[in-house]
Amino acid sequence: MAEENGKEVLFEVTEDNLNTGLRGIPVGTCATSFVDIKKGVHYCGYPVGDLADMDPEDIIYLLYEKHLPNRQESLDFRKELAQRAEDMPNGALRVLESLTPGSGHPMDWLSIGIQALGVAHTTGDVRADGLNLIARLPELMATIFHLRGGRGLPSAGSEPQRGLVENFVHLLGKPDTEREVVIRVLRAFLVLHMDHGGGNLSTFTGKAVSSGRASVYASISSAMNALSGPLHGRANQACLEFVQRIGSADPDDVEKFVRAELAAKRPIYGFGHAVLRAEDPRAAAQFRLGAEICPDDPNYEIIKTLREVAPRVLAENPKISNPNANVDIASGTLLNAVGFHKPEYFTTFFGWSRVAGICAQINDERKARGGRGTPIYRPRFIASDPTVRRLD
Ligand code: AMX
Repeated sequence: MAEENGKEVLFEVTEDNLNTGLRGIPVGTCATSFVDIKKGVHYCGYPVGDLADMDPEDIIYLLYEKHLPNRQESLDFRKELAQRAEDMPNGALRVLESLTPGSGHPMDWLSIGIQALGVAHTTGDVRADGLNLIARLPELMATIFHLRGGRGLPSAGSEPQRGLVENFVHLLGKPDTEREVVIRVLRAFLVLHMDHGGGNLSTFTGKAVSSGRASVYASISSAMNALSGPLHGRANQACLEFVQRIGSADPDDVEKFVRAELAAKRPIYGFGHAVLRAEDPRAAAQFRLGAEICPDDPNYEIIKTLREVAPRVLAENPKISNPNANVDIASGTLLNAVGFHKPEYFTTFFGWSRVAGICAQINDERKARGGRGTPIYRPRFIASDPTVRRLD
């Protein structure tokens, strides 16, 4: 390892590193999670696959406090979140009622809703604002589903003491007979998507905006706009649409489809990753869940075949760094199997989950440097040609 002035040189930037979207260039530290290129994301040292069946509230506690809660801490934290949700100012989400049902993308609604929550109530304390937002998201999410679907405001009153996911499902008005499996899928979805290091686009965006001392609400709303891109969070929507286009679980049909997509220069959704170099353990966890809750679902059958066939075909192209399944391969199939049939909403679930990780990371960054916080982000860009550099 090279050293300069007694300090380890982590990375030497060469011209080849420019204009690559900061790929691989270390820019900071992250205390909530770490992504191993083979073993995937770890939250505060725990492999994410080991946490998949735990309560989302306990994982939020872990990301904030850096240890799993004991029984009492868990109960107290749930009570705190419920209280914060109950204190949501009346009418905070009224702005969403002025939007036309069905207009825009649900991620636009999520971003607007988060800003609206901030307009209604901001304390200026990043911990309090982050936890208030996390606590109030189930009601915001359910309100988006209802209003965007042209069904007015949720008719059931918010009951945050039920738990984050349970309250959302209650507000959606899902029949009692369907609730258990919906809750199971959403709880796992939330836990698996909460955090993924500091460099993914939405987290980086949220932290960059926050570094200018913008409010938590402005920062997270910006992060959700970053997440809405088709190469980032919106891939989970594209993935189910892709699976539905295949339409057959026969290995020969699937292989023919994959090859035709590649020949047409279209991506094989649910495969590949900018950082990981093995199958994402979050994909494996969702396949396990699918085997329990929807083993005979036609889309589940297709993704099982895809998981076998696509890596083999993609590996024929040496340029593809990781031919294996990523987190998005199965999430849409599971959501669809439990009654969420509109893929355009899937990214809002990703957003809901990711808010916890980004808020926890913003909280850490504001505590850095003895409480002075991480300085405002300011990477350097080099003038692209001599004309731009000319000073006269
Ligand atoms: N299908 C087709 N081509 C692929 C591919 C895939 N699944 N994965 C990689 N490639 C191509 C890339 O487009 C790139 O081509 P280019 O040189 O012509 O631009 C080349 O292989 C090398 O790419 P890479 O270094 O292996 O990956 P990357 O960091 O450039 O891209 C990703 C990563 C995720 C955008 C890419 O694998 C992809 O488009 N996958 C399909 C879409 C998808 O599932 N996205 C979800 C990712 C998880 C997430 O962030 N939510």
